[in-house]
Amino acid sequence: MTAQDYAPLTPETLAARLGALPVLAGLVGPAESWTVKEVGDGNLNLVFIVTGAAGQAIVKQALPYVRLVGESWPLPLKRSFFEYHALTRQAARDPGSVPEVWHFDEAQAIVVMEFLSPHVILRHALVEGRQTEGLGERLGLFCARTLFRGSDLSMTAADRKADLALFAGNVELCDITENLVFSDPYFDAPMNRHTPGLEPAVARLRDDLSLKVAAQHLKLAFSSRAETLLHGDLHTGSVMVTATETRVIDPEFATYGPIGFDVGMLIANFLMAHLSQPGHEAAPGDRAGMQGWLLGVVETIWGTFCEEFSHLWRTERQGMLYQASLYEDQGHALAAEQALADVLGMIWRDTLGFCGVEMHRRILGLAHNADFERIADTGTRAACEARALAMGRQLMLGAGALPGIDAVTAMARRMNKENHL
Ligand code: SR1
Ligand code: MG
Repeated sequence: MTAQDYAPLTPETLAARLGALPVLAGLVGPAESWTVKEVGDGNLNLVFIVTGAAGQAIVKQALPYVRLVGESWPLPLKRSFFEYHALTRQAARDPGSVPEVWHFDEAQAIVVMEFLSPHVILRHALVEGRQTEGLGERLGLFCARTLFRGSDLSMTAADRKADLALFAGNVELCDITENLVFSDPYFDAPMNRHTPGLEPAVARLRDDLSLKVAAQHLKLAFSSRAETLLHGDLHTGSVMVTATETRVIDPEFATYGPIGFDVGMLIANFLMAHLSQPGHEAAPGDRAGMQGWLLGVVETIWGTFCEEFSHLWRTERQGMLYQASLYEDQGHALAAEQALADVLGMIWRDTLGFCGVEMHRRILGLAHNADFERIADTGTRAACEARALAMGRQLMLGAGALPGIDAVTAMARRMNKENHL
């Protein structure tokens, strides 16, 4: 099959086109028994749930354009190739963390995978005030394992360089991040939008010269520091949960970049979930418990990440960076510990910076999040968003003064009570 044969699936054509796939026939049942529903609510792709006599599957297909914007913004199908390769690596590096992939068709840009049920998108659960047991631990482990094991701390130099070359082809999705995350929020870019009433806070932010410089320093780090294979879009819309289970999905933005990028983006989305909770109250104060839980998750993500990263540093450091032959084997284990503390310090500062830009772009750029968007009253929404903008600024400019995650969650608690409009 050639690339020219590509055609988007529809619920009506899916069974005829994929019914002969042995893996689907085996795991879902005969095509005659299938019902197909398109459920994609993301910005880019088609997502179908296929239900048959024997089971269910997800069929995800890339469209040749950005779904959120339309055909005027073409986007290559090959993002599906990067998603497939990222999923296989994440499954190997952190078993059980991602859905199982059952089939990949490069020409049709289709990934067939396990249907996670009764999982829901984490962001929706958080907006509804629902909690998941073990969430922070699971996400902290995912970050530490995938980010450590995808780097020169763990891989052979040859393998890591081959992987770097492979993922270097994900040019257009990186371009989205480079523009939408690091540049557009900081000027009046054509695709930007913001909540009515937020104008004073937006103007202050865009007039902040130090902030514009900090944003470009972070963009330089993202585009040039190929430390590890990133998920690349690790927000609460890329996580599916039940009350007790957590899985990470949707790594089509996978690229090599700084370790702190994934961790920072993830934490940003929990901080925004925290700051948006007052907008979802049914009665005054009824989201206070949820807000406290969300900050606990932030602390656990970072704490677990550090703990597991340190464990892997001490037990799996087989790459060409900070070799044991230089430290432990020379009787200099203390130097390895010193180096670990320095590396975690660097990741911490990066994390705070990336966390800040993610908070800005979800409020000022093209791609907003449901946490704020689902607040119907625009006055309340603007008040919540203004706090997030102010917090993002402090994280980007004040990273050096924030000694640890407790200082970040304390800042969130304080900001939640302040007026930043
Ligand atoms: C045009 S794509 C906008 C955003 O959606 C994706 O989920 C990424 O977060 C991207 O930045
Ligand atoms: Mg996505």
